[in-house]
Amino acid sequence: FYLEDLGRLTDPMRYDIVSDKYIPISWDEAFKLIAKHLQALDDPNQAAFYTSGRTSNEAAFLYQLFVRSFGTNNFPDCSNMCHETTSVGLKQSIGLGKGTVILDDFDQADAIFSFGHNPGTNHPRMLATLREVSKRGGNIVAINPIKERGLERFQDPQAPLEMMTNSNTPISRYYFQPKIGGDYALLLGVLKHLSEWDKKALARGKSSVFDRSFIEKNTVGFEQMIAEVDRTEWEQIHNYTGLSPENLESIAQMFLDAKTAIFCWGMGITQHRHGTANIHMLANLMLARGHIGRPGSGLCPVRGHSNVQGDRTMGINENPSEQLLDSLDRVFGIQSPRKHGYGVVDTIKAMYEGQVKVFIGLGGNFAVATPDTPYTQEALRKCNLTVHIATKLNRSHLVCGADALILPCLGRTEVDQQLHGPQAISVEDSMSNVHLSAGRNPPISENILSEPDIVARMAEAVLPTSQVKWRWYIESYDHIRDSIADVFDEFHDFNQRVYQAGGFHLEHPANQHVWNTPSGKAQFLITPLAEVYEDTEHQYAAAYTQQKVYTLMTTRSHDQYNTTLYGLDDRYRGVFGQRRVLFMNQLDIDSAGFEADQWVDIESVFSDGVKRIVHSFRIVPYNIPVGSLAAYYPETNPLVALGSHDKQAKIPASKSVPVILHAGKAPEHFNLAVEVEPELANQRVSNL
Ligand SMILES: Nc1nc2c(c(=O)[nH]1)N[C@H]1C(S)=C(S)[C@@H](COP(=O)(O)OP(=O)(O)OC[C@H]3O[C@@H](n4cnc5c(=O)[nH]c(N)nc54)[C@H](O)[C@@H]3O)O[C@H]1N2
Ligand SMILES: Nc1nc2c(c(=O)[nH]1)N[C@H]1C(S)=C(S)[C@@H](COP(=O)(O)OP(=O)(O)OC[C@H]3O[C@@H](n4cnc5c(=O)[nH]c(N)nc54)[C@H](O)[C@@H]3O)O[C@H]1N2
Ligand SMILES: [Mo]
Repeated sequence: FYLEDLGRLTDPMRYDIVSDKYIPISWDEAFKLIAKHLQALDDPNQAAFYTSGRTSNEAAFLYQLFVRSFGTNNFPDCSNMCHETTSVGLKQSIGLGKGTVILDDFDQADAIFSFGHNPGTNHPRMLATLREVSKRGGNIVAINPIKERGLERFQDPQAPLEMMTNSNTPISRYYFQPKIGGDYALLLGVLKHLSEWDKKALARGKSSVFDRSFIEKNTVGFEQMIAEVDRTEWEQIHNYTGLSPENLESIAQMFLDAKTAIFCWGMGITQHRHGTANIHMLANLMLARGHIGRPGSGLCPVRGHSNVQGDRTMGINENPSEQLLDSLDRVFGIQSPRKHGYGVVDTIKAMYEGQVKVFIGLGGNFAVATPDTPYTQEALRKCNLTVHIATKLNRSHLVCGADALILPCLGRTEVDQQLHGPQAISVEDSMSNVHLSAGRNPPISENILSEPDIVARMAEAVLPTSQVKWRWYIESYDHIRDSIADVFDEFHDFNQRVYQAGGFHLEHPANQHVWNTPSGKAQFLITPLAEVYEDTEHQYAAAYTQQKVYTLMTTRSHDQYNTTLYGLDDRYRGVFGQRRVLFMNQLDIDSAGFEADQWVDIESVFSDGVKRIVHSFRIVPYNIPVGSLAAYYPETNPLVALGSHDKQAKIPASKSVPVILHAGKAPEHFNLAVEVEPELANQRVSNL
């Protein structure tokens, strides 16, 4: 909060161990230092290259080309903490890890099911879309342990009359509050209702509840999935969802009644140890009703950073396909490394164990956004060199390796002047639309460079014999886009198409019923309920302590953008001037013998036996299921064990942290009543 407030970075800085300060350095010296460290490594896999999702397509493409020319696939990415389960799960289910809907589909959907995201705070523009659906009588079904006010009702600031009369459109006609992590059982329960209804319908000679012809033509695994669903006991399902049988049945009924339906989801689905299993189940339901490739229907993961999806498309991927590597080799005459690299979790482990010695971050706040904060920060401090390319200071810059650099870059709103004139950059949004944008403001300093330029100069310094024309790419980013078009078929005529108003849309093959899976069909994938919930972590926690074990979600307040805070309020949840709060059901508060406003310490319990505890959180009684708790990220990241992640996608399970509570005391070392001038806060909001 404080560091952000210091304003923009204007010169490259080098950490000076003698004075324990950062001091200005020339760009040439900075790149030389990077080259010295990278060239000194025994193996290119001793370096890791992080990306945060604001990086443009052009910068991301050059970055991955540089890193692969250097010789590694170590690409930890913010996606590894965000929608990786979506990318991995949907790839397996429908052949490509992206959503299938476009904005127009929302106009035609009978029902929108919203799972585990909080658009009121995190996707405010989406509320306008949902409001339109609600106004025309479409059903919006919210599934979220917390009653999020933004989802319940919504005042559109764009509609002044509504504001004046203080009326608002109810957003979600139906709101269901499962326990944290209960979605898998809920979705399986919906399938079980459908299966039972289907059997009855067929027995009476009526048509099937499922879209049999779609299933027949396009999918594999349906019968096995239904067999697993039929085998699963209702009691188990109800137990894990935390919903009443009637509520579960009504969700199934609404799903069945919807001729067109969209599933939207966010971090409440992805950040679990069973995140990928959740995604399979979302896809199963859509496939079973033929809801893919049909107008008004489909899958809609709601992403975060402006280009987190595009960075992946551009090849920022620790597990690249052979096809991508072959294309890069063909176009650039390089030999891309074939060995898969490290994502976020493995990078942290490798740094800690001394296997990764150089860390370079293109944006982001790695030391704070990642799990297991003390371990992670120690891991970073063990590096020979840490480099951060950033617009503003953040905490990660203080967690240095032996050598450390901060390289200041242009922000999105600034003019990016290069040899051929001012340059624009492109991003791909959650709905796979690619469009250009360019900054208008003069740069804050003459001594800062654009992200693509920093990457190109770094590449030149590190790889003096490289045949890639790094500097030429920077003269005009059209050059970069032409090369992107050479590597990726779907970006053919990139420059021509992207300069058209609104850019262009990348088609999802699944909408044409083309399935890029091993079987060539969409795949029904199911994990037995017991396997999902007989979670060893929770068993361990229960055995370890005689105390009640709760499940904690770590989530966002209204006044933050990930690790950037622009205020201390969470106005839709009624929290003001503080962030160290713990949302808790009144029944839990009573049975633990606590009181509202009391200070508690939160300890997480994992089978690795490490003691993880955060101190001084104030209890806020809240509408959240018994046994479920919520607190803000990143203050609670020290509680998330690095080893607690989705098995396949390795996403840290930051929404299912087993914790116990201890009575605590008011914090001594920091002042919670930090006042923020409203004007300053607004300014920060508009900057973001
Ligand atoms: N203002 C603002 N906007 C942002 C961001 C920000 O920090 N601030 N971050 C951006 C980024 S990178 C991202 S990824 C998105 C994140 O946007 P969201 O996906 O909304 O992420 P969270 O705020 O973590 O909220 C998760 C929601 O899931 C619910 N939830 C938690 N556990 C469960 C569960 O087990 N089941 C279900 N069904 N629900 C659950 C929580 O109650 C909460 O409403 O927002 C983006 N936009
Ligand atoms: N416990 C817990 N942990 C989580 C989550 C959670 O819900 N719970 N959410 C996870 C999610 S979804 C995500 S996406 C990650 C986010 O992880 P990150 O992407 O690493 O974190 P951010 O806070 O978004 O990064 C903000 C920093 O980026 C820099 N920056 C801003 N704009 C630019 C720019 O234009 N260029 C450059 N080079 N730098 C810029 C600024 O220095 C700023 O301080 O956190 C994850 N961590
Ligand atoms: Mo994210």
